[in-house]
Amino acid sequence: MPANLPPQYYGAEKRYRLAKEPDEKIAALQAMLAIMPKHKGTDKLHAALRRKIAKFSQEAERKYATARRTGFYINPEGAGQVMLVGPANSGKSQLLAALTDALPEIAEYPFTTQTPIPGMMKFEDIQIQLIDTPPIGHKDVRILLANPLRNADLIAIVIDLSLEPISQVEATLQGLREARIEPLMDDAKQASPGSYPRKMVIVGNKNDLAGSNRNCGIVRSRYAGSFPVLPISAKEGNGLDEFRRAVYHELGIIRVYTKTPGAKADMADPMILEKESTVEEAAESLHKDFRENLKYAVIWGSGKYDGQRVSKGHILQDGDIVEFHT
Ligand SMILES: Nc1nc2c(ncn2[C@@H]2O[C@H](COP(=O)(O)OP(=O)(O)OP(=O)(O)O)[C@@H](O)[C@H]2O)c(=O)[nH]1
Ligand SMILES: [Mg+2]
Repeated sequence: MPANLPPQYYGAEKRYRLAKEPDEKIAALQAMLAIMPKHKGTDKLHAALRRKIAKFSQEAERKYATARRTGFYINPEGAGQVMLVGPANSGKSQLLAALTDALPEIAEYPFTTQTPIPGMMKFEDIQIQLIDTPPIGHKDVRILLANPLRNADLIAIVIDLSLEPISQVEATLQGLREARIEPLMDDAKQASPGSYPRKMVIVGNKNDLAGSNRNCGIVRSRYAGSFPVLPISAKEGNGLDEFRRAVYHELGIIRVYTKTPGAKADMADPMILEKESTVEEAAESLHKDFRENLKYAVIWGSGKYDGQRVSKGHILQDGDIVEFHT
């Protein structure tokens, strides 16, 4: 350690030692550099401090990159997560406001929405999470939304049917592609390696406006083979029941109600299961040990079942009531 370092130097060095974040470390190192007298005796120290600054700058950059990669985070709630994406002004926020208790800002100018806003949409006896997002045309938005979009159960592409529709859909699909998100087709082979195939629907909003019928026809003839196309008016309330039902259908889930022997079924809080789930899988979703101890189940519902005993491999249907026997 070269002599003649002023006392402030040691103060800065102490801050450096105590700092946790790379940014704080860099600030302390820079203070040390500034305080340090420059002469032959301090050359080596000078170089060492510069190397440390370079190292922590890299670390800070990495941390920043990770934050950008991770992006927005939305706590999943309810029976499924549906992201509303699309060009600016298409009515994503208006749709969220129409279907949930959320109060997003709605305005005639573009880029009104700056961060994702969740809300819960009621469908019959369950709740489905809808997430309003900033317009996908913005690069920063695409980066920050990549993760939540990759994890969404369904992506609803919301376009404005009073405007030329194909370019709106294509621009949105292109934005998603940049985040390596592709439409999930029935033919799974179509997905490219390293991509995130997601279920998608096209929501044609503003069907109350002139020209919307014609544009809806154009969308249908181009995309109906690949996606469900749902014409709505978030403002007037047209097509919202159809929207709720279509979303529920696309989520590919069923509701199953549980019953304990000798008691009434719990009809207030259904289990949410993937379509084609078996009795055994339903038991496992309640508790891991439950599956092992399960002997058989008794089922009500699905038409022909009315208190019938079924095996563990029995496939459940939407609305079934199940009594597990262990
Ligand atoms: N006529 C009509 N206007 C609508 C409808 N839905 C939304 N709008 C209007 O379209 C404009 C944009 O609506 P927003 O919900 O803010 O659109 P957005 O997609 O969230 O916009 P960004 O947040 O900028 O991406 C507002 O002036 C709304 O009142 C609709 O169904 N019909
Ligand atoms: Mg908005």
